[in-house]
Amino acid sequence: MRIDLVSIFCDYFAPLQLSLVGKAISSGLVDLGVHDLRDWTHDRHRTVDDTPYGGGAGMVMKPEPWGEVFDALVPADGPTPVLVIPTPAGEPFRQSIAAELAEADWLLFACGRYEGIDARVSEHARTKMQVRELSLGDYVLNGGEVAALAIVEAVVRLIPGVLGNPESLAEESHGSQLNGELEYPVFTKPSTWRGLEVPPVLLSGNHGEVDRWRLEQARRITAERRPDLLQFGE
Ligand code: 6GU
Repeated sequence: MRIDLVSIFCDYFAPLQLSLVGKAISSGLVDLGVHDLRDWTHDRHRTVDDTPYGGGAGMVMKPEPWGEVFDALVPADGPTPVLVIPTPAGEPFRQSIAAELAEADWLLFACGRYEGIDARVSEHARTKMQVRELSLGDYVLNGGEVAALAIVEAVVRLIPGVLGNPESLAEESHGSQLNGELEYPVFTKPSTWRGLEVPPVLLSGNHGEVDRWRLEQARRITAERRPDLLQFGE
């Protein structure tokens, strides 16, 4: 998969060289490009923002540098990426969207700052490529960079060959095995730690009992923390 990230704060993406995503890059499974939006400005101050039409607080990202960087990265006659625009006004990002994005050959992230990007950028891009405006959740970040990091990590770990043990995908929270419920609690050695015992059923060797206990725990934790995820009926 090719992943391009456009931002005015490219240093945000340094951590992508670490851990699993870093290995996916160094092994060639992911081809990562990071691009400074200001390279597509033409004035002395490399201006990327301006005041909003209609008034109001804050600044809006100008459309021209975005148009130019997309033209440079996406030639008219070739394949097109899925353009991901992180924005608090986007569709809520979730595991099923990560799975859809993991099927793409090419993702292009447009990371805005300030009060957002001139709305014509998204409108124009839709005439050339698939566009996904995505939000991480109901809170406000200062820009799209942290959201892009989160989305890239969620997507790249779903690419075949990136995870050491693909079975861990199925059982984790929001994976398919537990009906979309949160993950059960996990334990490792020692069996007693600071006076706290591992639940005895996990030491019993009875796999049927273990599976039942885990399902019950997953349901209890989901009911407590995320009742919206509980599926009623079977
Ligand atoms: Cl994708 N962007 C920004 N700026 N803030 C957010 C967000 C995205 N998701 C949640 N808050």
